Amino acid sequence: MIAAVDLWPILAIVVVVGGAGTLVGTRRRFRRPPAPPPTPAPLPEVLVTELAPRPTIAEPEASLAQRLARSRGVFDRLRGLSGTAVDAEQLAVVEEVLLRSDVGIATTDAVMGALADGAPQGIAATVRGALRAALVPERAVRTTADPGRVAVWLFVGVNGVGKTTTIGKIAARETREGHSVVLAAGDTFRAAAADQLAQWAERAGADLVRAAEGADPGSVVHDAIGRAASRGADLVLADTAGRRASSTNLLDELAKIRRVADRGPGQVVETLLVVDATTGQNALSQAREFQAAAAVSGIVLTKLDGTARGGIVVAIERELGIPVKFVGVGEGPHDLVAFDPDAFVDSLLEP
Ligand SMILES: Nc1nc2c(ncn2[C@@H]2O[C@H](COP(=O)(O)OP(=O)(O)OP(=O)(O)O)[C@@H](O)[C@H]2O)c(=O)[nH]1
Ligand SMILES: [Mg+2]
Repeated sequence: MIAAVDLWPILAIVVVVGGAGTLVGTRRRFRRPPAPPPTPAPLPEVLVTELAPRPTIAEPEASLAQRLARSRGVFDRLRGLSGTAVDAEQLAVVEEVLLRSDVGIATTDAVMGALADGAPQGIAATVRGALRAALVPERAVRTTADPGRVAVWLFVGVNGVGKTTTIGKIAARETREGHSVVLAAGDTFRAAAADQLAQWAERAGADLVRAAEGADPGSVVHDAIGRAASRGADLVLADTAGRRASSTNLLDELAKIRRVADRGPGQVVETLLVVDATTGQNALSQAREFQAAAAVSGIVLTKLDGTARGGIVVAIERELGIPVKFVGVGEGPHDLVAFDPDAFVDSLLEP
C-alpha cells in the first residue's frame, strides 16, 4: 500500500510527459507542409546486381539424338542402306541425304570418294568415318587466364542468333560447376538486352554488370572485369550487340570491346561467334565475315534442335577450320551441349 502511494508522483509525471509528447506530435503532423516528391538519385554510370542465390535446375533427360531428331530424320534413308558393295542407286541416296543435311559440296564429294571403293564396314559406317574426318581435330575450350588475370569470353554475332541465351546457359553451367561468373551486359544498343541478361544472371546465380542504354559497351566490359578481379571471380562472359548501322560498324565496335577486354587484368581467352543453324549457308557466310575481323576462336551453333540441316556443323568446320565448341539444342538453361564430334556423328548415323 505504502509502495503504491509512493509511485503516484512518478505515474503522474509519465502521464503528463507522454500526453504532451502526443500533443506536440499531433500538432506537428497537422502543421507539416506537404512533402515535395523525392528527387530520384542519379543513376550510377554502371549498375551492379548483387550475386543471387543459386537456384537448382533439373537435369535434362533427352539424348543428343532425340534433341537432333530433325537432322537425324534426314539420315533415315542413309541408315537404312545395307550391303558392302555400293551401287549407283545407293550412291544417289547418300548424295541427296548429305546435300539435304547441308554438309556442303566439298564434304559430300569427300564422302562419295570414300564410298567409291565399296563399304566393307557398311555404308553408314563409311559415311560416319568420312564425316568424322571432315571435323577439326582440336576444340579445347579455355576457361582460365594467365596467373593474376581474369578470363573473358566474348560473344559476337549478328542479331537474333542466340548470343544472350547462350551466355545464360553457359553461366548456368559454370555456376553449377562451382565457378563464379560475372556477366557483362555489353549490348547497350537497347535496354531490353540488359534486362534479358539480368534474368539469366538471376537464374544462373551469376553477377551482372550493366549500364544505361546507349552507354559505351567497352566501359561495361571493363567494369565487369574490374568487378571480377576484385571478387576473385573465375570468368567474365561478355554480351555484345548484334546490330549496328552497318556490318563494318559492328565489327569496328567489336574490335574496340576486344581491346578493352584484353587490357589490364582482363584476358580474352575465347571469342565465340554465335551462329543460327536454321539459317544454313547464311551461318557459313557470317562465320567467314567475322572470322576475318574478330579473331574468332570457336563457334556456338544455336537452334540445332530446330533444323534438319545439322550438317552445317561439318560445312563450317571443313570450310573454315573454326571448331564448333558448343551447340544450342533448345531455349532452356540445360539446352547447350559441349560439341563432341563422335557423339554428333553417332546421333545422325547410329542405328
Ligand atoms: N530452339 C532454340 N532457340 C534458341 C536457341 N538459342 C537461342 N534461341 C532463341 O533464339 C531467340 C534469340 O535469342 P537471343 O539470345 O535473344 O539472341 P541474340 O543473339 O542475343 O539477339 P540480339 O540481342 O538481338 O543480338 C530467343 O527466342 C531464344 O530463346 C536454341 O539453341 N534453340
Ligand atoms: Mg542479345
